[in-house]
Amino acid sequence: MGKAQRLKIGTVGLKQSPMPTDSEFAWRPDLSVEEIRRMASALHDMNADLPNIVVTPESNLFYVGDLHGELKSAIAVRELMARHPKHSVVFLGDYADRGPQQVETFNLVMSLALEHSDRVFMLRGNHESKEIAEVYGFYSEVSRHYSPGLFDSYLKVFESLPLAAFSPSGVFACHGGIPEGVNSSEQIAEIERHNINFPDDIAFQMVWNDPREADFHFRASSRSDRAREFGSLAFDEFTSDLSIKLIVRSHEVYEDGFQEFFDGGLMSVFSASYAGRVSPKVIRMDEGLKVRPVSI
Ligand SMILES: [Mn+2]
Repeated sequence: MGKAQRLKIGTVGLKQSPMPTDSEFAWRPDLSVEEIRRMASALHDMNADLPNIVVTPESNLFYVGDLHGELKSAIAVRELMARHPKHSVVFLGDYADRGPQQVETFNLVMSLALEHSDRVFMLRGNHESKEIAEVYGFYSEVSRHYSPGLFDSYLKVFESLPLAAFSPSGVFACHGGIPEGVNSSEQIAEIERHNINFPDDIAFQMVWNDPREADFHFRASSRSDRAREFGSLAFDEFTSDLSIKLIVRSHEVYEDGFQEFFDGGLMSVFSASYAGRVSPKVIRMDEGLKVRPVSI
């Protein structure tokens, strides 16, 4: 890659981004295959050696739920970041599949993560998996509009993404939720996550499991033989064992864009509109563990 090319990319980004940037990773809706490859490769390298549970700042955070290819929501998050330059952002996964602008959405989140690496955390959702993304739209969109080979670059990003984020104020965030049989953070830290799918059962459950407001530990899930639903007993034990005060997760569609469980001990957030069926939200967390859903 020549220097002139780098400068050119940066200049284009400078004109179109609402946040001043001279980065070679500035987002445009019409990035070339080569530019996307470069971003994906840089993002892989940035994430590959991170622990499975990344540590975020204590407060001043936004948690972003499923985007599912809705560029409008991703742009709204970018605007939120511009308005709140001291806030960090945790993306909870499920960037593409299903929605109308999957490649553009994934690229915008990659660009935010690269340009603001000090305050953007990208986690992995169940759709950041080869076998899922091949079926639910991302592979087709990448192949049709760019090139089938480019999908491999995204797979490298998938496998590099951490599984969870922990804020020292006591907030644990992951895409799905509590995995069965885990009573220490070491069990999560030891998982080998670098795989294009989820062969590890704990990792699989962290991106697939769902909370249910009832008095039980774990039960079968209709989503998959390998997934579980977790109830208040699992919630009480897991949060006590790992010293967690609040769990933030996404993965399920709620009309209001969020839903509380377990007396406010768990918040589910959804950030895509699903063609107007959802009022998309992010969760804002300020000092003193003050959390509230914010419309985007
Ligand atoms: Mn999901």
